[in-house]
Formats: sequence, C-alpha cells, structure tokens
Amino acid sequence: MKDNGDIRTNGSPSGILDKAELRRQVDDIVLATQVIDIHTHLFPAEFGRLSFYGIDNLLTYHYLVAELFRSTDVSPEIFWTMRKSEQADLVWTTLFVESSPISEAARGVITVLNAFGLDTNTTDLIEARAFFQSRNIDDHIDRVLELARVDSVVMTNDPFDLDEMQVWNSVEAIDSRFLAALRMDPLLNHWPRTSERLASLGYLVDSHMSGETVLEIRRYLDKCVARMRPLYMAVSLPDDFQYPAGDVRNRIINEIVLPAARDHRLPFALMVGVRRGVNPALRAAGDGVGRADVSAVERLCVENPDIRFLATFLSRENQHELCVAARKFNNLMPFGCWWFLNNPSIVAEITTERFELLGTTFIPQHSDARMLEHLIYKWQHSRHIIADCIYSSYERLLSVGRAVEREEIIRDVEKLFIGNFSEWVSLTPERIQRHRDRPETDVVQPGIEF
Ligand code: FIX
Ligand code: ZN
Repeated sequence: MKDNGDIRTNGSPSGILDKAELRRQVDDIVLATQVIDIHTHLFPAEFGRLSFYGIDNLLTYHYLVAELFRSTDVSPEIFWTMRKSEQADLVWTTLFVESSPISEAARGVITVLNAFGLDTNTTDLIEARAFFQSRNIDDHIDRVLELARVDSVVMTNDPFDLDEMQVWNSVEAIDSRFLAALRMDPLLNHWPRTSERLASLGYLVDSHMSGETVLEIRRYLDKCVARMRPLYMAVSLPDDFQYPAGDVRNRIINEIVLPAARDHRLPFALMVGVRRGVNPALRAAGDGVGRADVSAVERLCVENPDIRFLATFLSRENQHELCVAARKFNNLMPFGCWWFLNNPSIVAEITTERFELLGTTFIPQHSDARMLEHLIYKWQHSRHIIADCIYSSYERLLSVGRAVEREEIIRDVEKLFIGNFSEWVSLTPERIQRHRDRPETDVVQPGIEF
C-alpha cells in the first residue's frame, strides 16, 4: 500500500519527482521555455522611429512618469517641455538615487541594467547611455529576445495611424519574429475622428455611418488584413463598456468587426476597464482603471459561438468573474495580467486563481512592452511568479496522491507559453518553426495600396 506521507520518490524508475526535485524542475522548465508574447507595443527595426529602446526611453516609460510626479516638485507642464534625456535624468535622480527603486516599474529598470552588467547604483546615466548608444539595433534585438527567452512578439498595429501605415506601404519585408495584431481603438472608440482620416484616404465614409460607410470601412480593413496578416483584432474598452447597447461602437462591432473576424477567422481581443485621461496633464501616464461588467463579454461569447475571443480586464475586482465566464464559454481565452495588475502580488493571486478554475487553459502573461528591453524584466519577473504558482499546484496535487513527471511539466508550460495562443490564433507549427529557424524577414504582401 502506498504511504501518502512519503512523497520522496525521486530516482524511482517511474520518473516521479519528489518535492525538492519538483521545485527544481519547475524552475528550470519555466525559466527556459520560449514564450510568444501575445501583446506588446514593440516594432521591429524596419519601423525606424516607432521602435524604442535604450535608457532614456526606459526611464521615461509612462509607468515611471506617473511615479515621478508623486515625488518631484517639477510640474507636468514643465516636464513636457524638457528634452527626453533631461526627463530621464530627473526620473533617475528622483526615483533611483533619492529613493530606493522598489516599485515594480523601477525594479524593472534595475533588472535590465543588471542583465547588461551595468552599474545599478550609479548616480548618473553616463555609462548606460554610452552602452545603449553603442548597440547595433539588429544585434540588440537578438540579444534582448535571447535574454528574455521570447520566441516572438505580437505588435499593436494601428491601421488608422498614417505614420505606421506609411511604413507598411514602404517596407518589403519585416522581421518575422514580430507578428501583427490589428488595433481597433480608433474605429471603436473615436469614430468621428477616424472617419475624417478614412475620408482623407478616399473612402466614402461619414461620421453618421450612413450610405456606404459600413462597406467602405470593411473594404479598408480587408486591405489591412491582406497587407499585415494580423493574428487577431484587438480593442481596449472603458470600464462602462456594454454589449449589446445602442451606441455607434456596438454598431461597428456588429456590422464590421465581428463579420471581419468571422470571414478572416481572426480572434477578437477585448481589453476592458481602462479609464483614459483621468489626469490629462500626465498624458499617457494619466490613464486609470475602473471595474467593468464581465457580462458584456459573456453576451458577445454567447451570441457569437463561432468567434474566438481573447479577454483581459484591468481591474483586480473583475478577475474572478472573468475566470467563471471562461468556464462557461470555450470561445473565451483569458490572457495576461494587464498594466496595473502586472505586480508580483497581483500576478501571483490572478495566476493561482486561474490555475484553480481553468487548469492550464489560459494565457498567463503578456508583457505590454513599449521599449525593447522591457521584455527582459517583464518576462524575468513574471516567470518567477508563474513558476511559484505552477509549483504550488503540482505540490497540492502531490499531497492528494498524484505526482507529476518532467514530461508533464514541459507539456503544461509549453501550452501556457506558446501552445494555447498559437492554437487560438491558428498559428501553425510550421509557421512557429519558421520563426524559430529565423529566416531574416517575413515578406509583406506587395501591391496593396491604401
Ligand atoms: O491599451 C493598451 O494596449 C495599453 O496596454 C496601453 O495603452 C497602456 O498605455 C500600457 O502601456 C499598459 O501597459
Ligand atoms: Zn497594451
């Protein structure tokens, strides 16, 4: 008879792991497994000035800018007149020299400096600036992805941003590790402004959605899909988002976005709960959070069983409801610990709850990286917490009589880091393999004029 008190089975022919060995294996596997980062704001080198990296960009990240104004007498109005390097110096002095950088965003900069062997106790940025300026962008991207063990990243591609579209229209090929996602915010959240932009491109649209407007928007989106080959469409939504509702956003969702999702077999990612411009003086740092209504997403799922939804909610209070909704709808995939949730204590709480309610059928994290080197700290920090959570799940399983083997851990972690997402967006093993083999670039379909 098996003695349930004796779990030290290490070395047994069955390959079952004891607790210490289990911990070691989980850490090894979670830290080593490559990940697809399903939501970032990164661009490859081909996108030139849309691609951000280096110490001045890292220090002027809007997470740190928000923290700066809690500790400085410099007003936002003055701050925005300063050069980026001056802003970065102010952030460094205020948050890293005159204070201990213990917030998650500040610790992240330390993790990045440390990864490159740079002095983390310095009082100035001379060494760090010289280091990042000396980097060749292509080598730097390679090194960052390697350090972060990121296989590929999904960008946030705004088809209504004329600067970005100019790049799409002019490049012949882009780095194949950068995958596209079609961002719908301008269409769904700022239609009057966006209608003017589309009209300026020659599309027969008007802000009242009359006449040919629906068909013309769709015609534009179809061209963007052909050109960018996105893996999914996405939108960020306010805390008061409702579905169904009688507003223009609902109309565009029903008449344009969902049919496009259906026809192109593209999942629709919903990022719900942001309150934009709570403090407008802080610009990108001035957005806030509000508790949203998860039942709006449930209704989208129930009415569109043939469409796959990805969902992340910004409010901590919505996380339990999202898990319960995902248990009801197998066309709903929870993902990531978004923005204000991306802190160790909350990531641990959310990830634990997801394991308990959903097993391994979710996507635990995305980085939301805006600067290339964010990948290093965001993934390093997240991996440690995910390892803790998955180890605790296996340990609890062990305590009731089911031991896990190394192969199972590898299978589970690969699902969480690559498999669940690639299956959701129909990213075939061949296409993933192509990314791994790293041909220099992915050819963009030519000949499509916007
Ligand atoms: O809407 C989004 O994709 C958000 O992630 C960003 O807009 C936000 O500013 C951010 O960087 C959060 O991490
Ligand atoms: Zn984002």
